[in-house]
Amino acid sequence: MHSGRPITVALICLLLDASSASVTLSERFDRAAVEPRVERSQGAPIDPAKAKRLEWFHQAKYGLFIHWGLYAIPAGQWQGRRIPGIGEWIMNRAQIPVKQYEQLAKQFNPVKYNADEWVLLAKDAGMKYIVITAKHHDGFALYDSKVSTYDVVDATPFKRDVLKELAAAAAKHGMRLGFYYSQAQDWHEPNGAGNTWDFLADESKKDFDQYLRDKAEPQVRELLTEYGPVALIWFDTPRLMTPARGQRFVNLMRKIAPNTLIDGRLGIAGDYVTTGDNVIPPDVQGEAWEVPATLNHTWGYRTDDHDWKSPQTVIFKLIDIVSKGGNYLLNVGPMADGVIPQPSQDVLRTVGRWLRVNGDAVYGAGPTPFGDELGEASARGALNVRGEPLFLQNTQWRYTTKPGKLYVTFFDEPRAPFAIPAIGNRITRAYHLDGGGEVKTTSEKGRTFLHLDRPIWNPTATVVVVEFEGAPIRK
Ligand code: FHN
Repeated sequence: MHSGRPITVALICLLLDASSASVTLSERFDRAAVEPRVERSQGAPIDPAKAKRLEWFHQAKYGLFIHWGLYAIPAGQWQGRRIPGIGEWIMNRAQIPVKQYEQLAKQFNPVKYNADEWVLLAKDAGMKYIVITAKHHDGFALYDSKVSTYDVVDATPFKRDVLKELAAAAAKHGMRLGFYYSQAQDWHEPNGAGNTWDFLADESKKDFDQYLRDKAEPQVRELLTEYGPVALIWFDTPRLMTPARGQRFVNLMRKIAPNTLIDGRLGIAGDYVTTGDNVIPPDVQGEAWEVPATLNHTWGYRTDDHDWKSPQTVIFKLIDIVSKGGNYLLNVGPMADGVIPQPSQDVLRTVGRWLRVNGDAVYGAGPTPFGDELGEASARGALNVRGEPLFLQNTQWRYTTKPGKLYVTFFDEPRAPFAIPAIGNRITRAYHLDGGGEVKTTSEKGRTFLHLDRPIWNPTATVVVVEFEGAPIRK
């Protein structure tokens, strides 16, 4: 087996998805400015309780991220000006005073919000969990919080508890639901991190613990007790979060909801590693990990961002991530009326149709046993924008595995015949996952060759299953 290398979030945050046009310069700027750099302990002994908590996560592989809040109203424009950057950061980027920004609540009336439709979209898309912003950095809660009136029930004409409805729909349709919670940045609160235009510019002078004690911790408790079962809490940007402060959240969560996962951005090690936004590591990683990713260039809705990734790109990224042992958490930003932009729905549903046929290569699948197919470091010593060795990614095919099965997903017509690296197991047969048609195999000097028909079965992505005796693969 390929030996999975443990990762540090710090390392991964440094890797830019240079192959992808999905990262704008402004997004890079935002990322550099706000992303956490949390070191994880390496070589820690396996914790059986954590392994148990992570079981569903390893099966799921693909989830829907939803960034929704008051920022969907300005949607990237403020007082007639286009505010660059990710949509949910508009309050910060335009330095909007709290008193002005909170007026948006009076306009928040998403009458087209339909929780069943959102959950069914995720299902159609082949996604196995949903993570929604319960409270983002702007401090506004999408549920009826008892510790603040700055929430959707108390402060808006809508008056409906968005999360209650989503939790009910998720339970009804068998979908796991988790909550994004901005534990550190809260631009609405004098002592929360991040708002230096209304409140103290020197954040070390803030009484951050007052904010944690009176808002963040009680709100996380509410989410865990009133909206359960909660699949995970997705903490983010742990500014001012010391390990001791992080530990308070861990203690709270383990006490109330011992099965709820903690992501990698609390400020102390969680259950899995969260990579930088849109950052896919170059090779297999041994720990549980997840890539949060945008479908265009923003998380919260912007009226001016129509640059959606294609279904082909999404399928490649999904398989690429799974072949390296990770999960893909792909975002949509609903509009202020409660509708998820139609183009993003269309992309997700197209991917879902492919997954309905080819999902065996994804759900519960393990990483590649090889690794050479992923790419290689530039032999010419080229460096990326951060001065690190440039990794040249191959994109023709990827391997994923299950006991007794090797899935080869082709994104391009391969050289004929296609050679599988030599393995010590006897290969018994090969067939298309779509339709089950046999693929002729021959062997020579211990290597097996696949003789695929031309043109390739599905030019988007064709999966061939290679069955072998015994597991794991012996090299
Ligand atoms: O600042 C946030 C950003 O708004 C968004 O929520 C992303 C999602 O991963 N997290 C932070 C930036 O890394």
